[in-house]
Amino acid sequence: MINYQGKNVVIIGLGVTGLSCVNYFLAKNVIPKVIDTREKPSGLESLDKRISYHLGSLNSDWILSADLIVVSPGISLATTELMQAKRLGIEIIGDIELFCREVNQLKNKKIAAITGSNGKTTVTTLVGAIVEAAGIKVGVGGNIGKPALTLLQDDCDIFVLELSSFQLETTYSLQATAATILNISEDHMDRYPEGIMQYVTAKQRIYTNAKNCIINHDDKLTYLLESDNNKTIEFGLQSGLYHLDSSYQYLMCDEQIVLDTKKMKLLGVHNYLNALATLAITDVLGIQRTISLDVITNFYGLSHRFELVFENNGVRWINDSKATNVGSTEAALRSVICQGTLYLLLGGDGKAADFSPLTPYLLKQQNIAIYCFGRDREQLAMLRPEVTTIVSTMKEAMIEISHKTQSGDIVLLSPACASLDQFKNYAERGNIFATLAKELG
Ligand code: UMA
Ligand code: ADP
Repeated sequence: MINYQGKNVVIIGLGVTGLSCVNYFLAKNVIPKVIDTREKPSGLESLDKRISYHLGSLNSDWILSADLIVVSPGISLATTELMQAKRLGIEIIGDIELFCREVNQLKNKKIAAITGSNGKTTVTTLVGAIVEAAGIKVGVGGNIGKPALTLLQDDCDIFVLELSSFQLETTYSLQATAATILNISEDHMDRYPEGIMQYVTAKQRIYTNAKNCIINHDDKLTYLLESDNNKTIEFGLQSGLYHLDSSYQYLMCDEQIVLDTKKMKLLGVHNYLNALATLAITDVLGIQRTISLDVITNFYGLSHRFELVFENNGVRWINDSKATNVGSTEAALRSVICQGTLYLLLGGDGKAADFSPLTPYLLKQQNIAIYCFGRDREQLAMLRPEVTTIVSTMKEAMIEISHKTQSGDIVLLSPACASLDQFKNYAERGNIFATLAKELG
């Protein structure tokens, strides 16, 4: 066990991450201080009475007198106070770093670490389900929603971690058995003012000290900055150890067919790539192939990811609320096959993204009607203004669309934006879409 006795620990952020860090230190008899810039952070009610906290701003005095600062992923390292602390040589880490230090002390534990702009949760869930099906004690956590430190409570043999670029920025001791960057496309540009390479550099930290690095052959930004063929495994559309056949029907490994995608419940080439990455990871973890393939075949996919939530009178309503960036909406537009009119709902907080990569997909759809809502609606409407209606809310768009739909049409919520300007999170946005679809459709 790592010892933090006598250290003046300051935790920044009182969401689920901050709370997990508080509990971690309390279990070690270290009483940290907590700061959150929000007036009413979600974790306040569950906070132990012994903890001093400061709300509404960053408390410079506490920050600059700390021995160790543990930052939650929602706080940028570029804030003035943290930059100042860094200059003073104060150690700044995140919850994943605390977790890795503990795991590194234990024997025979393995970590599969998964990042990328899209597909993280799908691949993390699949890998977790496969390890469990193999009868191995597994802990699945990280950006997927369950703070990594809470996984230490159970005696797991394999940890499967979904890691965001924010979490990776404050992680130094990760030693993954399998680490992957699934793909890179613009996301969180509001947190990376220097541009995409700043975001890529954060993601690349996942490969540091990894035994096996699983890269996407078709996406150079996922390659190791300093290539090391001994630890690199590739997946890709047509190249790499794990790839698809030329008709995109079969998953192949080492030129052998391993699975017919027609048997899979997951749809879309992006999901076949997710399946290949999953297989690469579970092979490295030493799981029997038959178990991996069985779980992949029978996996129905997760809610809010290109999910058919209602069908009536030949009209399909698809909830892809988790498409919170341009790359994921591109994947939806590549996968959608529509005989009638495609009603596409775009909108929300674009996080300073460039939406223009969507234009070719929007031009390709013969019959398309776009509805833009939320904070960045005007900017989104410029993609194809001649077929776009601007509204304030998703609900307003859905009511208008419901008067127009005919058999063969699809209503697709794949907003290419975060939801936080008008909803609690992407799940709330997706649930409201599903409820309204059933009411209006
Ligand atoms: N915040 C403040 N002031 C603070 C601290 C936070 O305003 O002092 C704001 C943040 O800007 C953010 C919100 O509060 O809008 C939550 O931030 P947090 O760091 O407290 O978040 P947690 O509740 O601890 O949840 C975090 C991840 N959140 C973020 O990275 C923003 C969760 O990922 C993750 O599931 C959880 O830890 C467990 O590991 C969410 C997410 O949106 C799902 N991730 C981004 C994504 O997937 O695109 C990266
Ligand atoms: P993440 O955890 O990275 O956000 P999810 O698995 O939750 O990934 O999927 C988020 C969105 O990205 C959904 O809209 C989904 O359809 C889409 N998606 C999933 N896998 C991929 C991929 N490999 N490439 C592009 N988009 C993807």
